[in-house]
Amino acid sequence: MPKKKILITCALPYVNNIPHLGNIIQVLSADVFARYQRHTENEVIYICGTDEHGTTTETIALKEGLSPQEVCDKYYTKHKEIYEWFNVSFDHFGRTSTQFQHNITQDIFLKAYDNGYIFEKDLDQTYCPKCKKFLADRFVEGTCPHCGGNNARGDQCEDCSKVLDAKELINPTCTLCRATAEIRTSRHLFLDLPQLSDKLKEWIESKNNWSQNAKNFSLGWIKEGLEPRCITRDLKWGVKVPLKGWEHKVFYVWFDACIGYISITADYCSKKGEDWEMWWKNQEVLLYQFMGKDNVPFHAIMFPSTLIAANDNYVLVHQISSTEYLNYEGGAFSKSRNRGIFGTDVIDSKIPVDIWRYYIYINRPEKSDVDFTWEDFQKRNNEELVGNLGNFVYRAQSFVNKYYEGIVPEVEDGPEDIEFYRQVSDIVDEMQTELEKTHLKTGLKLAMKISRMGNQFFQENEPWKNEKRRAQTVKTSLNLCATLAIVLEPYLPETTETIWKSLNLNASNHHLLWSEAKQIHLKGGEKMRKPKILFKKLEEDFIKKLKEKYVGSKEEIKEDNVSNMIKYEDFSKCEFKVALVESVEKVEGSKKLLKLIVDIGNEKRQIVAGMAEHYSPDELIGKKIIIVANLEPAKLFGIESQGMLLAAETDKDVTILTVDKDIEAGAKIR
Ligand code: B3M
Ligand code: ZN
Repeated sequence: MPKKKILITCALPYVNNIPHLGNIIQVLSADVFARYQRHTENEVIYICGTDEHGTTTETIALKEGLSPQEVCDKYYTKHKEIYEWFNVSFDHFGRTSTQFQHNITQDIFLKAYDNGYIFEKDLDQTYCPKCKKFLADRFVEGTCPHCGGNNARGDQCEDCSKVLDAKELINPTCTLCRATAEIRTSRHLFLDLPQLSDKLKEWIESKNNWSQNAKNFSLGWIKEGLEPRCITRDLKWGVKVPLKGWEHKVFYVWFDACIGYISITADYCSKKGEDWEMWWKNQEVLLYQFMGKDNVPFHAIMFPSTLIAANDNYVLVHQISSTEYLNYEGGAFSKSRNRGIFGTDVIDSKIPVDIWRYYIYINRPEKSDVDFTWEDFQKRNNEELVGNLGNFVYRAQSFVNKYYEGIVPEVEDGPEDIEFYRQVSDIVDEMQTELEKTHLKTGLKLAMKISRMGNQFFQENEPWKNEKRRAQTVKTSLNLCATLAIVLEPYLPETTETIWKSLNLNASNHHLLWSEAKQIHLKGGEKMRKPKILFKKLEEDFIKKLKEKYVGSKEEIKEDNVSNMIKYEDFSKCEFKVALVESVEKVEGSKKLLKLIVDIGNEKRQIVAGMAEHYSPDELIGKKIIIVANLEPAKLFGIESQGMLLAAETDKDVTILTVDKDIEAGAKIR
């Protein structure tokens, strides 16, 4: 096969989140592909880094009393540590707040601008009158105008994955303060997607190697008609718009995020004294991009459009490999609810990294969402890693020790062995075909099939009693261990290195070419090392403890990774009062809501609370409860709620806070 230049990227993780297993899948997927490619003659680089711009960084900086750059520095290190622990083989793990990023983004923008693909327009934008600022997309929530789902954010609907404009949202709310957002006007720059749509369509249609759903989705969006996309924001942290009169605006984070791939490559190349354009302005390069399904529109439409608009010979994506979601024990991962397993938890678990890697790959959500369960995790380790792979390698290696003092027997292959090598070789080829298509899960299944075949071969040849075939069986099995050490290397780098070393082979050779994997013949007379146990069983008790630890709570504990400490002066702004419940009725059409009229001394308040499943109206009347009295009114089910009652809640039960002496309604709580 001729040598190709393979550029591999994985979606750049947002810097200010500790990644959970669902996020880590992307980094690991691209890692298998990169490691596999390094077993070919191709020239490969794997580029990733943190996505550092955007409004979340600004918000966290405010909360933590740091500058945005300091926030990024802090979290960048955390990301890096996690991926290093996972043995992710990035050629470079960079970041998007570098000077390269600013320069390249501005250059691409100016080219697109000069080519007539950017225009200015006043934009009606969501604005929070209470926070006194324009709201970034992520800080607006509401109902999706397309599917009616209630999980829409300003940039995208979680339910139907459609890319949105925040102002299209029905009932927009500011997620920072829960106030109703309003629409105000501000001047912005737009990428003229309608004008680019024909070129884009032609290009996508020519892509035979995208996953079918990435292709169908993208063509579907184009068919529905692309809207111009606003690419500027009223923020300070980000890449400045390089035009006169626009100094106070920065680019929208999704405009510069994908350019991050280019700038991180530039950063990498500059350190090596190479020219980054060899990777990005060279049509011989094949660009493979790995991401979650919600990132597809940005990589299939937005980023290519931007590059097409710049018309500067940029490389466009060759293959998009997207996955569905990984859920956790039947629900979503949530840092704020302490639910699920995050990178730091994985490290704390003390479970060896390759078990995590194996589990993630064998469960990679390639066609539909997949659920992480501890039970399945334990089962796969015990049955597949311990029972299949570990067992085979150990048997082969302990037999050479037991019968041949650890020395590879010098024997000719019998017809059984030759036939067996042929079968294995076919599967190694099949595995390669699948890996080329980024079918990573199938690839791993095939590798495990090779190991199963090894066990079967061993079993059938009965080397413990069949003296005639003993030497050949042991030798063929050892050769198969070496094959497994290569074909499994992309998935299980530590384990395969252990195998390789115990075969007394030079560790770096274990990156042999794929084509050599199927014809490994250890030299007769070569001394092997003592075998190591590759995997240990995960016991019931241990798994149970982990499961309990990460089950999480229903309540939000804290916002994603933001410290949950507040200052006394913030707390002292809350006004809690004792309120006497005078009347209660169910809110029509809602299963959960009750409408209460309460007396707080000098006034009456109407409060809407989600208590209908826990209390009947009669149970509440006459109770003295605690409310937050100075909360801005909010509408629930169209009914105004002028305060919030306090209740204690667990997964099983909810109880309203009351006072245990007969104190007057209106009494302040301190
Ligand atoms: N940081 C979104 C995400 O992690 C975003 C990806 C950027 S790719 C250039 O889902
Ligand atoms: Zn607000």
